[in-house]
Amino acid sequence: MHEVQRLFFFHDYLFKLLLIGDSGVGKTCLVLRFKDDTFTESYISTMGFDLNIRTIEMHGKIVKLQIWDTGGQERFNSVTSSYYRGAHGIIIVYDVTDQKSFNNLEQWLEEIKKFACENVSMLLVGNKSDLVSEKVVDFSTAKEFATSLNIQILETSCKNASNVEKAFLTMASEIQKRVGTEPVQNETVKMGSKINSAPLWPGGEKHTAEGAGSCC
Ligand SMILES: Nc1nc2c(ncn2[C@@H]2O[C@H](COP(=O)(O)OP(=O)(O)OP(=O)(O)O)[C@@H](O)[C@H]2O)c(=O)[nH]1
Ligand SMILES: [Mg+2]
Repeated sequence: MHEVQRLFFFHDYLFKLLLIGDSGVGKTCLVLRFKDDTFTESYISTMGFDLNIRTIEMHGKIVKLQIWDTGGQERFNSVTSSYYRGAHGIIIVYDVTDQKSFNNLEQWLEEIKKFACENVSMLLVGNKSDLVSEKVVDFSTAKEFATSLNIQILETSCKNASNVEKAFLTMASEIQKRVGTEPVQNETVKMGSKINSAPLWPGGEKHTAEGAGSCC
């Protein structure tokens, strides 16, 4: 079978990733840079969420990443909690030129504590690193914050593509380390090893495997 077909049809792992953070920090741009290697200056705020898929090869395994790009304005919406269900990894994004988006990280972490699995993998991302003269959030301050949470941090730029690929690969690698070494069969609806299926839609109980609380 052709390599492209193999990557499209089969996977050893399916990881659900969630991007959260204030509106305008660049979540959608991060996904589009990672998925399509594109960038646009125009801003269309995400309503609800967008679902994206990219398949990668990691440590000899085929990993399908199901990426949920949530709208920053959706916070505290009653449906929002469903986004977190079954997530294996959460990328928390702030904008290095927007102090408020950094200050609000505490609130996003509260959301994670409330709605996500206890041992969900997390990664902190400071986006828009290309805007050097407008930068207000020091890397050292952000790094200290990340260290206090025991999570990794990266500064990215969707505009010049800096660290974007690395951010997603770091997240996927973290999850793969955590879920262990038992890949599931090549079934497109199975999640990573020791992991139950995530709902396809917020509130989509039909697709949630029993014991979703122990998803991670
Ligand atoms: N200079 C620069 N601009 C960026 C970067 N990433 C995103 N932007 C711009 O920031 C604006 C918002 O980006 P989005 O990706 O739509 O932000 P979002 O976090 O998805 O926003 P919501 O969907 O409202 O939550 C757009 O105008 C982008 O062009 C970056 O790395 N550098
Ligand atoms: Mg968006």
